[in-house]
Amino acid sequence: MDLEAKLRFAVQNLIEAERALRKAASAHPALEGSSRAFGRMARAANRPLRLGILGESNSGKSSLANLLVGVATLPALPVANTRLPTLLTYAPAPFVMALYETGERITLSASLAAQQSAMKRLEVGLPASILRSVEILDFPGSANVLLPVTRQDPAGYGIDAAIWTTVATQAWRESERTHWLALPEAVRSRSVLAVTFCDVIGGGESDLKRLQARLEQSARPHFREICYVGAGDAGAAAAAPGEQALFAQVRSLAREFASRRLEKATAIARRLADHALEKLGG
Ligand SMILES: Nc1nc2c(ncn2[C@@H]2O[C@H](COP(=O)(O)OP(=O)(O)O)[C@@H](O)[C@H]2O)c(=O)[nH]1
Ligand SMILES: [Mg+2]
Repeated sequence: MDLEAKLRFAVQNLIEAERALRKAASAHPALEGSSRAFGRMARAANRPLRLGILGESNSGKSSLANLLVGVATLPALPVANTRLPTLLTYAPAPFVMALYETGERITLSASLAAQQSAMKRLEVGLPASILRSVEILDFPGSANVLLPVTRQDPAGYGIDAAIWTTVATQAWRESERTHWLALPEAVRSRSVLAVTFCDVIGGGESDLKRLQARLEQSARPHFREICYVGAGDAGAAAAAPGEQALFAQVRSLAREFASRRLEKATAIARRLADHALEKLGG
């Protein structure tokens, strides 16, 4: 069985345990708490990796999100240039939703409502298979908007891993390093630096080599990998190897995440089962 299948099996077992305990709780009310705990566990184990795409304004974040999802979604949306983070999530049929600060969710039509200020983020559901294992959170462009996220509320968007986009022609500036280091270590340790706009590097091979040598020194220590991409229309073919490397990194992040969840779910399920049995015994 592959990892995904094992995880689905574990989630199914947790859901069945929740049901069985809920049924048993009518005779043994002490089991209600255990039943709820299994339900919470199933939902946590079932969660996809949440990958944040961060970086300065116009550094190619939304383009990269589109590349990963495989459909030209974000620029085409009425909400493309909002200052709101946008969560790309799996759905069998496409939808766009607004999540408000109050926790309220509203489905949006093509004509976007005017109350953007109270919105916390947008959620876009798409039938793209990568989104089953990875949710993508595309952050708004400006560094000013990024600041509150990193400084006040790093966990506010629940990112598990990140891609930082940096523009090839001026890659990894001091301001980027400062923003990056303000993020939690748990996120930074699961992160990739995507060098975008590689298709517009002027001097060809030698300039790219010089850039790679410089980034190897200055940025490499902060990331698990550096991938060179050109998400622009012109560079699609030229940058293909870098894109493959980026996809491989995202897949490996998702696999590691799934494997951690499986371990956690198994360990906690055992403890919950013991606990439930104790309740019955005592
Ligand atoms: N040539 C080229 N253009 C790009 C690349 N990535 C993004 N762009 C363009 O740069 C502009 C800003 O990109 P966008 O993805 O919206 O940046 P964001 O503000 O970080 O989300 C858009 O017009 C994109 O088409 C790239 O790798 N190469
Ligand atoms: Mg954007």
